[in-house]
Amino acid sequence: MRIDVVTIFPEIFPGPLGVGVIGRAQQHGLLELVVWDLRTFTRDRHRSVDGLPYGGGAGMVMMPEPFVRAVEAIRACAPDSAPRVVLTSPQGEMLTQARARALAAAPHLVVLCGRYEGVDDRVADLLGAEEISIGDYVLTGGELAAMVVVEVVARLVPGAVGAVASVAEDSFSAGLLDFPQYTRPAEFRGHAVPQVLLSGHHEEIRRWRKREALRRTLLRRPEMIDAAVLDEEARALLAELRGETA
Ligand code: 4GX
Repeated sequence: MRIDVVTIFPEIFPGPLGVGVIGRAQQHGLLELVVWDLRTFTRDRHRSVDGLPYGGGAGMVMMPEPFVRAVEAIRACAPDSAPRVVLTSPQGEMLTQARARALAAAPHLVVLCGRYEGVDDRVADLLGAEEISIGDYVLTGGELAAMVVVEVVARLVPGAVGAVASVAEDSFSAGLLDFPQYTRPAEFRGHAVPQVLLSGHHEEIRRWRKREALRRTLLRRPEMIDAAVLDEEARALLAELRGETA
């Protein structure tokens, strides 16, 4: 998979995308991350990327031409890949694990990073860009959001994460939050690891984990329970848990 990022701050990449699983995916040739300086695609002496908003108001708006020329240059580099273009924005559709899976199915993505009050709206129209938000809070620029998009998509590239099972068993793949995890020591500052996990009874452990995943989801993210596809055992465990709190 290839991902291009267009930004006025190329020096902040790869940052966290250069280490760990995502860094290794690049070393192994599974992911190619290419970062472009938006100012390369300006044509005036000052290399301007922003202007005052038409209609008035505070702050600056990013001009369309540098972004459009950047994507044209990227398309010319990879003429057969028909990249999907993403613009990170608080006005976008929420990034979810399902949306990350859909993006990871594309062979080529281009992520555009906006700053200031935003990007001239014609950029999305002209490039067929999908606006994606990483959450309902306000960042200073799109770069951190772009890094999140790259991170969640890149780890879904086949082979990027060592064990296939660890992607499949992630919370959200199952539609529930993860069960609690523990490691040594078995007792720490008076807090013991749940006995069942030390018992070696695989079937009991499996059921306990399923119950605790359901318990956490019910308490912390009840709307996920409504959306989850639960098997008969999960429905029975859930009925027990609801009984405990009723
Ligand atoms: N999830 N921001 C982008 C500038 C901007 C505004 C509008 C395009 C359109 C954010 C988020 C986020 C702040 C990054 C505003 N660019 N991006 N920036 N939350 O808050 O994605």
